[in-house]
Amino acid sequence: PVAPTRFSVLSEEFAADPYPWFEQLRERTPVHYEPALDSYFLSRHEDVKRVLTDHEAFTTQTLQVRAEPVMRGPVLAQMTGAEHTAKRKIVVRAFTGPALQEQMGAVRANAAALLAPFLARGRMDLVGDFGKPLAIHVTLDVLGLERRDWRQVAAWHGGIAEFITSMTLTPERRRHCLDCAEQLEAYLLPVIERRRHHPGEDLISKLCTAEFDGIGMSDRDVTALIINVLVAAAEPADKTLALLFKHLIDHPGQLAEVRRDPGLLGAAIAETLRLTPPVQLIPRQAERDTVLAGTTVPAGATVYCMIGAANRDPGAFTDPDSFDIHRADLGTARSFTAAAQHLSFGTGLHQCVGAAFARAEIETVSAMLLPLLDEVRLSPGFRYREAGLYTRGPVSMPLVFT
Ligand code: 2IO
Repeated sequence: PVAPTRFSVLSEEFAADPYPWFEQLRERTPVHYEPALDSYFLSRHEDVKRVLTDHEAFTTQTLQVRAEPVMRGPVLAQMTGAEHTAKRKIVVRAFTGPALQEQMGAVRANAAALLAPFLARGRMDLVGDFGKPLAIHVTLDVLGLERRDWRQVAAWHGGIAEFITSMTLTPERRRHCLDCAEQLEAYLLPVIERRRHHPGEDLISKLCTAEFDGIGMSDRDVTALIINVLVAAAEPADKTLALLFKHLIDHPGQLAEVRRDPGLLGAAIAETLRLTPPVQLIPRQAERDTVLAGTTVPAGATVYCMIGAANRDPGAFTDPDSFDIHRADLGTARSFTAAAQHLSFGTGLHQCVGAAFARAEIETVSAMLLPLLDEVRLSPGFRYREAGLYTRGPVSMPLVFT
């Protein structure tokens, strides 16, 4: 690594592999200012936790430019007060308890159907052949949308996710992303109209019929929440699954343990999320001048919480760079709740509403995959590569198995 003064989040070296940089960021520039983005990047666990829980000093205002143009309205994370509490409750209910049990049935059916053609072949790209289509299929099922339109929805999702997760965007790409969002909105509006008149058990119907203080949600509200769920459920899912298998393949002893005892999968997923969070950045806006690690972050500034760096802070985890599903400081059960020590689901009022769903989905699918993929390994000669600054994961992961 070069001198810390020349470090840039936008450098090719950082994009290729951000992990070796985190130690010197935490130690030398825990509040790193990035001139090209006019933004601050926080790498210490303590500071990230502070920013995500001090809702007076740090707001989610930044999502207005970062997300709202493609979400076609405000997402849950932008809301505050009674509105936030009420709408969050609806979404939480749709992703926990009895609803969650039913969704796992759909997860198993989708996974089995996607796997079938590959089992006899002994090779499959865990991202392109399985994880990505699975993430979209499952999300469409939860929303009660037609599975046959999945390629179209996946393409629109790609443009929307690109908008949210790009640190720089050319005017042409920006236009493309906005086109995707507008087309998805046009696709959803007649569906919303139908569900208002003939509601079913799906999430869109629940959003359409929900009322707080006698007031229902507008088409704009419902559209934004649907796109919110689509992006949040689909974008990190294939990445988490592939990262889990990468870690297990790299640690054959732990892979063997998980095979023997699938009850360890929860810990393996939590440790994967800690060590290699699929969502690497969480943006906030400073409401007032705030001192963090001795540096003043000025009022109005955009602040990025570096989740990958915070999760490897030796102040928060012992031997933080190693993958260990038995680590004493992991606290598996807590790992998918607000009490989690890792920050991969964020923390505070806006902590991920889909954490329990995410765990169940990845656990269900991995428990199916493990016995089917004997002697699983990366395809010989394949050069493993991750991509993405905001959301990050393997672009592809061809596996061979018997
Ligand atoms: C969708 C970034 C994949 C969320 C976002 C505009 C709001 C919010 C997140 C996560 C994950 C996505 N932010 N989910 O970081 O809903």
